[in-house]
Parts: sequence; C-alpha cells; structure tokens
Amino acid sequence: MQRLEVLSRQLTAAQASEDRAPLLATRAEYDAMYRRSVEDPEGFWGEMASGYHWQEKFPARGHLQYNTDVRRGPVSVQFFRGGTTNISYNCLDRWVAAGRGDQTCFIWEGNEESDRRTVTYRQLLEEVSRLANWMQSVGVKKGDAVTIYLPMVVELPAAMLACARIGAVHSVVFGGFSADAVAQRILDCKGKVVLTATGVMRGAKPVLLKPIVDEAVALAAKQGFNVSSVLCLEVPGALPASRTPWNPARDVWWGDAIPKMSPVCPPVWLAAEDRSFLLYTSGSTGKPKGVVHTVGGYMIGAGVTCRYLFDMRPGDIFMNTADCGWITGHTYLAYGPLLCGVSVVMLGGVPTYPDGGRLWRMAERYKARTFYTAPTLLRSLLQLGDAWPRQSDLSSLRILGSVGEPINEHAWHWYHEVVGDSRCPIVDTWWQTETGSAMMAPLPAPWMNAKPGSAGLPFFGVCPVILDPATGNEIVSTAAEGVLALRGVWPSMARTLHGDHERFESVYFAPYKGYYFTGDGCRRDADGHYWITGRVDDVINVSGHRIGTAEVESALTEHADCAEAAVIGVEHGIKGQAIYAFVTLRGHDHQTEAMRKGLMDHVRKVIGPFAVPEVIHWAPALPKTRSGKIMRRVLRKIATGEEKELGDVSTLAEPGVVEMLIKLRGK
Ligand code: 6R9
Repeated sequence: MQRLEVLSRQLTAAQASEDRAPLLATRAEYDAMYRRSVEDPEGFWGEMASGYHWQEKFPARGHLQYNTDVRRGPVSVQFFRGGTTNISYNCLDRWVAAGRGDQTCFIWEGNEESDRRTVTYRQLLEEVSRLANWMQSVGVKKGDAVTIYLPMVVELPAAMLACARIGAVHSVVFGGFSADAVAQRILDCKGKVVLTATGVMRGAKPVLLKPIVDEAVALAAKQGFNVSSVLCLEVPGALPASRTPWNPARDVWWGDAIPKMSPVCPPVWLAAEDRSFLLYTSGSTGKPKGVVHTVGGYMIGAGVTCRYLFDMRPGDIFMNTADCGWITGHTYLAYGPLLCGVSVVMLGGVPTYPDGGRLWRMAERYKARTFYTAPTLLRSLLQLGDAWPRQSDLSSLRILGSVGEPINEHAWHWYHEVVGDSRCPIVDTWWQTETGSAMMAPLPAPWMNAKPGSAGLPFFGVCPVILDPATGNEIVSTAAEGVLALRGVWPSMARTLHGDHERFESVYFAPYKGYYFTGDGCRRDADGHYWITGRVDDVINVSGHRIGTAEVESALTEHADCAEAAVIGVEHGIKGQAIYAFVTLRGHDHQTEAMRKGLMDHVRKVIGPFAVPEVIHWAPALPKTRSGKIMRRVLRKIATGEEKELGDVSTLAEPGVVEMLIKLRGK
C-alpha cells in the first residue's frame, strides 16, 4: 500500500517535471545570471525591462543613477531614466493586443462559496478604463493621491489599475483599519477622492466600511482637509444601500456612475521615476510611514520576480490569499501576475469559512498551479487537520509560496507533504513593503535543495550583507549571523517616505552607512542560504501584519485612564507573535475587566481590530533604567514567565518593580 503511494507520488513528480522544464535548470545558470545582475545592474535590468512595453525607450546606458551613502549627499535612486511607460497598459492592453482578451484575469469567490465571478482581461481593461474616466471627471490628475478602502472584490485591483492608468497615486488602506487610522492616512497624503464599499460579510460577521469612511472624512475635515468625492460600491450582504449613510453632495454610487463612463481611456504615459503608489506601513515610531514606489522600477521588480520565483507564464492559474491592503496583495495579486498574463484566484471571504476545506476546494476547482500564502494561515489550517486538504484533488499544484514571516519547520513540512504531496517546491519569499518585490527565496528548481525555514538565495540584483550589530562591520565569512542589510540598489526599491525624505534616510540608510538597513536579523549558513531570525527593531509581526509597538503604545496612552504603556511581542502558536501590553493606570484601583475592555476598545478604535493586545498586564510601574528607558528585555521575560533569566538588572532604577509585575501576571 505504502509502496503504491510512493510510486504514484513519483509518477506525479515525473509528470510535473515533464510538463515544463524549470526556468533556471542548473545552479550554474542561476550563478551566471546572478553574477551578471550584480556586476552590471544597469545592463541586466535594461535587458529584463525590454520585455515590457515602453512608450519611449530608456537609453541602454546612463539610465541608472543612484546614491545610497548618506555621507555623499541625499539618497536617491533612478532606474530607466528617460523611459516612459504605464503599468496598467502592461498588465491589460498588452494581453488584449496579443489576442488574450478573452482569457480569465481574475477568478473571485466571495464570502459564500456560491458567490463566484470571473473577469477576462478585456472586461477588466474596460472596467479599469471606466473607473479611470470617472476619476478624471471628478478632477483627479497625475500625481494626485486617491485613497482606496475596499474589501477583497475584483473592483479593488481594478481601482488600483485605474489610478495607475492616469498616473494617480493610490493609497490602499486595509479594510481592518479604523476611522482614525483612515483619517490619518487621508490627511498625510491629501487624498481628495476615496473609493469604498458599503460593507462586507466576513464569515458570519458584517464589517461596515462606508460609515467608517464617513467618520474618517469628518475627522479629516476637522483638521481642515476636505475630501471632495467618495465613490461607494454596493457589496451585497453587510449593509443595504438603503441604510447606508449618504451625503449627496459628496457621495456617488459606483453602480450608477461607472457603467455610464466610456470603456476606453488612453493610458497616461508616465516617466519611469514618477510615483506609482503609496503604502503606509509601521515603523518604530507612532507615525505610519508612507512608502513611495515608482512606475518603472516597481513594474520590473514585480514582473521579473513573478517570472523567476513563481515561473508564471501566460494562462497559468495563480492563487494568492493576500489582501490588497498589504504589499503582497499589490505585487503578487494585483500587478505582478497580470504583468505575466496569468489568471489570479482570489478570495473575498474568510479562508476558513465555511470550513477548513474552503481554500483547498478553490485550488481544486480552478486547478491552481501556484498557491501563495502566509505561515500564520498555514498554522491555523493545519490545526484543523489533514483531512481537509486530503479531501481535495490538489494535483494541479506545482509551486507553493510563503511570505510574511519566517515559516516554522512544522508548518513547512505540513505544507510540503500534506498540501504539496512532497512534489512542490516551497518558495519562501523574504521581502518588505519597502523592497517592493521579493529579495530572497529558494528558487523553484530541482537543484535548489530548499531547507525548511530558510529564505534561500538572493534574487537577481540583490546583495544581502550580514553586519555585526555592534561595530556595523560586514561579516564576510559565508557562515555569519547579525543584522541584515542590502548593498546597492534594485529597481523596485522604495524611493522615499511621503513628505519625509529625512526620515527615509535616517531609518534605512543612516544606521549602517552605505547600506539599506532592513530591520531584520539574519543568519547565513555554510551553504550560503539565508535564515531570517525576525525583527531587531520595535516592530512586531502579528499574523503577518507589521505593527509598531510605539503605535499601540500611543493608542493606549491616548485613553484617559492610561498613564503609561509598554508593548512587546510574545510568541503565539498561530499568529507568530501576539501583542502583550503592560499598562500603568492613573490611580491603581481601576484594575477591572471593564477597564481592560475599555483599553482594548480604544486600540480597536484608533488603529483597528488586528492591533488589539492579546493580554493587558497591569503595571503599577514599569521597569526603567535610571535614565528613564523602559527595559523591554525585562518585560519580555516577565511576560513569558522566564524571570529566572532576567539577566543584568543592575541599571534598574527601582528593583522592586519586577517582583510586583510578576505577582500581577495573569491578574
Ligand atoms: C512582504 C511583507 C516585512 C517584514 C520583514 C520580515 C517579515 C516577510 C518573510 C519575513 C521571514 C519571510 N518577513 N517575509 N520573515 N521570512 N519569508 O511581509 O512585507 O508587511 O512590509 O513586512 O516581514 O520581518 O522585515 P511587510
């Protein structure tokens, strides 16, 4: 029986390799291309970019100019200088012109398994053009910011592409963010137009969106900034149109306005270094960073990584569980796959609704070739048991991708053996909002020998270096451990932080002069494979969402009863990390469950549900050094019950605090 199983597995493996030769068949091929990419980035990327449509071609030489060394002057990076293009043209028109207009572009399922929709490349081009025409009709011009606050419906990537078509700079705000957070983002980029929806069902839970936008717009108005138009899509389920709050002077129904627009909208040709979008992400201070990406470089980074890391070819079926509110949804759901002409499978609902088999039935139904997800979701799926994936025929799968956090060995093996039947390489892509596209990954090639939990080898053009955190010196031996930095430049790297180039330089380029500092710790093994060990700054990773501890602390301390707060990340079986907050109240006698709930509700209101602390630990005082710095290292040990390993506490101003906090654990 067992032998039969092994035999059938080998057969499928043989079939898998038969149906398509791997892109980089040998290690030598990768090495040669990699060497070329780092020795002559200008020539290499120029050639890579030539597979795309450029309205005006950039010169073969002189198109790349950069400085990443703060000692030599301002940080600036320019790729494909002199070229003009449009990413929406490359994602859509190019395929329609090539006779692929009737090919499916998006396959969508909503909250209920019976909610299904497919959209072809031609249909999407028309929808995008109508939206682009509407935006132009309300005054949106090249360079203007547009806020997109939509659930995962096909209209979300369509809205992004519509902005790209006319050179508007989109800022997609994840649907889990609160009104305060939406307002903060609208104010930062001065987005006069907001695209949203009535609301959406997530499992059995309705999530309202339009009322949140109304509140955010009112908050922005209080600060003196007026949003002029809100386009609202009616998504059936959560909030009927008739009960949706409405301001006729400002609000427009999507279903009324968009079908009336012309389905033809010529793309605006943009300079390679024009802005394509903004995406807010967390850093180690309370204020989110508006990461700025550009038109040309981002496009090439997204397209080329899709080609080589996921082997995407026109007509392939690619399934991605990411939300467009995060960078993974931008690069590997909206843009990259369409640049490669594939059909993208997307889910608008909860991945475990109505049960643990939902995603696997979708993969079977649409014959997904590649499946891309995050370790946190894998951990919650594997908990539900092997029966769910085994109930579906997953023989169409060829490549499995992972992103967002280091994948633990247990989840890796489950993914590889149970989901992939030991046949599919796991492409564990390490990258960041700021890098724009994947920087390291095991390539999906037979020679790769990917190791469970390792982010593999650098992608073309990427030069990872491991620095000694104390001296800042590069550790040159192959086996090394320290902080991860990147040397040189790559096309899809962020160019600045919106409105704050100084912060861009100080966060990424000042800590280690001459390098881009990633904020991650990393180990390189004797084979040259990279292992990400997690953030070295005050950023935590909850279910693949980046959250700054300072953001949660500032939300807590805004609460009238909170005197002080210190937030740390603790290990969590499913989420990777969970938020653990120590809170000092004004007056210690209110340490009640109601107060706890009040604080949690406040964080929900200021940031959103995903940032609510898992634990609130009452702290009459916090352990501080004599210079007043909170000793987070001590807090981490107290939170996890490892107080025997507190380490050096000689700098503590009040040693009694530690005892007190230990007594209050679990209270
Ligand atoms: C793409 C994305 C970036 C941070 C990054 C790192 C962690 C992402 C990872 C990973 C280990 C991987 N991270 N992918 N850690 N292995 N494959 O997630 O962007 O939301 O900006 O987060 O996520 O810590 O620095 P972003």
